[in-house]
Order: sequence, then structure tokens, then C-alpha cells
Amino acid sequence: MLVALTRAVPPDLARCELTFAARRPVHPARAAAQHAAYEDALRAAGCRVERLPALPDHPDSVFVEDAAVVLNECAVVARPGAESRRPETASVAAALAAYRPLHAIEPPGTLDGGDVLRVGRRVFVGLSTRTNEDGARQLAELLAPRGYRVETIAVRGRLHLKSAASGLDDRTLLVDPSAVAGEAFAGLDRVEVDPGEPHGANALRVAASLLVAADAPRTRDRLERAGHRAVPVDNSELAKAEGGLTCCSLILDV
Ligand code: CIR
Repeated sequence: MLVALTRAVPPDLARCELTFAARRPVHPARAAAQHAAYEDALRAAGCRVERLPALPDHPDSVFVEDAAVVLNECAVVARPGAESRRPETASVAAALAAYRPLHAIEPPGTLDGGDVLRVGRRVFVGLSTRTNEDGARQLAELLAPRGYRVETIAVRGRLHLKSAASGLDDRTLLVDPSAVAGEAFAGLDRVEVDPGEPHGANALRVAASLLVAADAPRTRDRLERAGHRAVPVDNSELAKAEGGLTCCSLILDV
């Protein structure tokens, strides 16, 4: 069975970290309603939703994906590149300990879960403003004994690797080609986002469903033509905080 770890939208989301986006007013009630609809979409896709304890003083705490990397064999507690986000990991680690053996990224390594994209036994790690070489190296050493190969990819002009690419299945990616070098992801199949919808590259596979950004309809058409059951989810408020669909959950098969 699938469990989705999530966390409530904190009241001061408007004070979130921003890297590329200009700060815009966030509507707290709309953000909470969209997040509740996202949790409903996770349930409809087959997950039991388990909410982590709220962290009202941590504006980015709804973005639980960044706090850990979850694989079938183990979980790795991340060390977020933004110092303000480091207190978010303890409660994620406590929840994951019930389901997986835990490892952790140690200083001077930094790594955000949003930079880690697994496709089969290949694990791509984005080197970004949040994830450094040492974090990627530590992850590679932790995962090699479990049969995973870590490959790094430079991320240009996007917050995280998964802002630019998402896994569709064990050999296919959804990619925004304007943000990752052409030679990245060699040997894998790809669906490219519509050029006018770069934000559409962040999509969340949950069992047979694929949660996609509601405001990327042409990318959704491309995915449906490629045989994916795309479920549109409106994420416009959390997108103002540079959050996408993968960011708001950690999905585990338990
Ligand atoms: C941050 O800058 O950390 C948050 N405002 C957004 C994090 C989004 N997380 C993700 O893409 N995995």
C-alpha cells in the first residue's frame, strides 16, 4: 500500500524562500484549499495520506519532498541547502523511521530532495543552488551498496532538478529541454513539455496516475497522447512559493 507524507500549509507561507520568482501576495485560504485538493488527488490515486506535525514557524515546511530521499530499500534524510529549512527534517525523519532504515547527509554536504530524481536504478542528482557536489557524493556512497548509480546534472535557471524533469516510469522522463543539457538522461525515453509551459515539467507519478499542473494543458495533451493518465491539479498558490506537485509529498510503498 502507498503512504503519502504531507504537511499543512503554514500560515506564514508568504515568508518562504524564493530563488527565481518575484515575491507575490499569497492567498492563505486558497493555498490551503488547493493543498487539500492535492491530498484528495493522492487519495484518489491510491495513497493513504499521513500528515506530519505542522510546523507553523517554518514557511516552507509544506514542501516535504526536500527533507528526504525515499527509496524502497532505505531513506536518506536530506540536509537542505537553505539554512532556514534545516529544522524541517527532524519530523520527517521521525515519520520515515517507522517504514525505512535511515541514513543522513552530513555537513558540508547539502542536498534537497527536489534535486533527486530516480528512474529505475539510476538516480539523477541536480547540482543547484541547494545541492552541492559533497551532498551528491554522499548520496552516491549511501546508495551504491543498494544497487543504485548516482549521476549528477547541472541545473540551470530552475530551483531544483525536478523543476525541470520528472519520472514517468522506469525508463521515461518528462523534460523541459530549455533547463537541462541535451546529453542529460542519455539512454532514456522522454516526453518534452510544450515550450510555452516550462512549469509543466514537474509532475508526480502515483501508481497508475500522473498528477500534472492544471495550467499546463498542452503538456497534458502530450502526456495523454503518450498513454499517461494525467490528472490536472491546481497548484497556483504554492507555485508562487516556487513549489510544484512533487514537492508537497513523499510517497512510500509500505
Ligand atoms: C524553497 O525555496 O525551498 C521553497 N520556497 C520551494 C521548495 C519547492 N520544493 C521542491 O521543488 N521540491
